Amino acid sequence: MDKTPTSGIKFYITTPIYYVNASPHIGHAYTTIIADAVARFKRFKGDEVFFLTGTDEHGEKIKKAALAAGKNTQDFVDEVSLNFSRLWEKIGVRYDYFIRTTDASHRQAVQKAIKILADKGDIYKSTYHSLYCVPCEAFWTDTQVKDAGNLCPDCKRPVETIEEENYFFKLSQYEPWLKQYLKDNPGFVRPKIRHNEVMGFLDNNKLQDLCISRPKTRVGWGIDFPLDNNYIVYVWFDALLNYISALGFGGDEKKFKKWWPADIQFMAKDILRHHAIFWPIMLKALDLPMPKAIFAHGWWKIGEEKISKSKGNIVNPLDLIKDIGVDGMRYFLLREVTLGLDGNYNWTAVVNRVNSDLANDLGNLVYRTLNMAEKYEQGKVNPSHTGIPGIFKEIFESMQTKYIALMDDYDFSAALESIFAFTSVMNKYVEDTKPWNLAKEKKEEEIRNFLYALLEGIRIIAIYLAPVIPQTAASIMRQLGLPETFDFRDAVWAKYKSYSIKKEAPLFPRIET
Ligand code: ME8
Repeated sequence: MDKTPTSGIKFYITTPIYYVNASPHIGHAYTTIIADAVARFKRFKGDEVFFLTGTDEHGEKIKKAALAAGKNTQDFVDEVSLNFSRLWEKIGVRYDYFIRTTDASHRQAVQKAIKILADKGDIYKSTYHSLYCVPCEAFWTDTQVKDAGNLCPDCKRPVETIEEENYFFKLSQYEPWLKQYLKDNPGFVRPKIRHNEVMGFLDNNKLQDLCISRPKTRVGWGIDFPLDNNYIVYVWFDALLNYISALGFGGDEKKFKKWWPADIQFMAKDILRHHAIFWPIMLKALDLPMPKAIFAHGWWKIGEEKISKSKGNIVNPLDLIKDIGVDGMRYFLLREVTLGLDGNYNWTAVVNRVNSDLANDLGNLVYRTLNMAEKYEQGKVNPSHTGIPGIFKEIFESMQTKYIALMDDYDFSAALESIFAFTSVMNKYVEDTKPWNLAKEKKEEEIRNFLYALLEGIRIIAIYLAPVIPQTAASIMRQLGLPETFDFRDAVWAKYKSYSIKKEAPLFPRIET
């Protein structure tokens, strides 16, 4: 647990809002855990954080899912939305606000945004002709569909031809501005490969205006279009605005000004274009500042297939945590793959990662140290020397500098690696020191100093691990007999001069396959 903000820095962080046509899977958990780890990390630095997540509840796809479940649409979305918020609670996601696009305040914000754009002359009515994929809620050009063998380029299912009167947002008008903006701000779309992808797309395609309404007769589930009673708002236009409606845009201007622009917005690469093209243009048209960065991470796949509900290859986080625990799952997801790359999900990788890092390296270090403290010192460690052992110095200092910089850069995997490099040195220290021999020789002072160095090291790595595996960090603090409230200012050597420990069961039992 972190303390009250002290840095004077505000940090606003978002996840996508997830569709409620089905319950959450490991892919949704991944992005949300990423954002949670960043939020916790920033809080430990003393920043004031606003962490937003939520659910995307409108559109034809949702209506169809409710129908298929034999439920009233509102009841259905209430139920599925709850599956998301309950899962987040279960896996330690500490968000500040959970937005639902069926909230009245969100509806008002969306309607206000459309009125502002209409007053500016950025919205017009025209005939709309397109190829549309219902499951993906995506429109495609003739060429895109043709290139994909007359199927949806994303999910490879048949598309529908649509021709109707609709309202359009003048997206194309902002194309030169967007190109220049992306050129001037190469760190806006992260990682670099996604920046290049968006630039490539803009170089090879002319932006079309965005159709932002749907006739009520065809899609009856959405926000009323404020300019015409016969229409509702296109679900993506409605959804993207959640990032500002959640802050009070159009209602609570003070709160909105306090938090906008976002510092980082996370999503996977499937919705890169919506966030790197539509979203900045919508903000520009509304005269609002751009988010500082958007980060499109990779996909978890099984074999060559992206994990997704439409492919039917999902991994349910509730099942996974039964096998490896909440922190086992959080650790695996953030350690296994460098943020931005795709990850291959398989049971062998899960077991290896949890057993080798968490059970063997960390769990064993903590358990054997506390065991020795009980055995040799009856749990009370009062050293004569509190300095850092020479063998720790270099690796400890390198961990401290690397960890903060890597976490600030969202490189969780390398940040965790830097912690485990220190853990290995501590395990080696135990083997090299051979405390059992010291005990035989009755070198009590040496044993006390040796144990103290390990306990200090363990305490500091627990602080650094806390953004990713918070329950484990809290358990370590309890076992060290220390408060569960801390922040990064506590990660200094010899903050505590003695220990009075309370050993519990091992942190991570080995998973037997
Ligand atoms: O796209 N690997 O919602 P959605 C990694 N409602 N991340 C994955 C993943 C996978 N296999 N599968 C899903 C929507 N995700 C819209 C968003 S935002 C204004 C509207 C994660 O339920 C990842 O974050 O399809 C991806 O971008 C998101 O879930 C898509 O969730």
